[in-house]
Amino acid sequence: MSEMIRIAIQKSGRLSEDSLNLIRECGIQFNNGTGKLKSEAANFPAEFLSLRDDDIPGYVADGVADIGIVGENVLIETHQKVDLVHRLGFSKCRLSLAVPRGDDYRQLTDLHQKRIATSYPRILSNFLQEHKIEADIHEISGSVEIAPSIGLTDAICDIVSSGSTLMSNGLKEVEVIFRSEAVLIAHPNLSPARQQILDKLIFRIKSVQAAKN
Ligand code: PRT
Ligand code: ZN
Repeated sequence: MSEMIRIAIQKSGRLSEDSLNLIRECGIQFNNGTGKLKSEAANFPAEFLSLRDDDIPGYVADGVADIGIVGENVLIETHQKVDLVHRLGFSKCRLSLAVPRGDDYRQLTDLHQKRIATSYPRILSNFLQEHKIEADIHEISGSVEIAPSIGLTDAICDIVSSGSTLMSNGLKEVEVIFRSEAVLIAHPNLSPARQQILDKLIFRIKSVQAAKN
């Protein structure tokens, strides 16, 4: 069998549709059979793995997948040894700190000794350390935005896009920790043959992006 590249994409979620669209715009045809973990491209030496986004950096680091598409937020939080090879420009969002709307928040030091709920403990603790803030991080995996209203924490650190989730939970965004977008990641030591396929793919992605600008 000739060499091919394995691409990990999100099975279903906010990255899926734009990831698949980008691949199609690159002229790559494949059957995206619903619920199928694996599918092969018809006209490009690639195979797709549909996974949960949180698992993608680990699979790419292990070499189970050669490359993957994931949010930069997840890439940084999982802290896996992979290369960020190209920025894709979709699924843009920010990781922000938010507090109850009625709080008279003035500056970051107001969070000193406070409790903060998040699904991004690594990014948050690095940020707090950098700014010399000591706070109590509560890691929760979902529905972070309800933590203040149920009395679990004083603040949250979560992904924000339109801001309407914060709004409907009586919260206000007070600091942006970082801005994220979908990125293409790769295993650090691809074989020359697979690297060549990746280069070809990046070339096509750049052409698609250039045509849009
Ligand atoms: O099932 P799986 O684990 O694969 O998916 P997931 O549920 O963990 O992730 P998913 O599909 O929700 O998001 C995938 C990626 O999309 C994230 O890692 C981000 O990089 C990016 N992204 C872009 C977002 C958002 N926008 C976003 N708005 N991820 C999450 N949200 C959530 C946020 O957590 C909050 O609950 O949407 C809410 C806020 O949205 P607004 O518009 O109300 O501000
Ligand atoms: Zn996830």
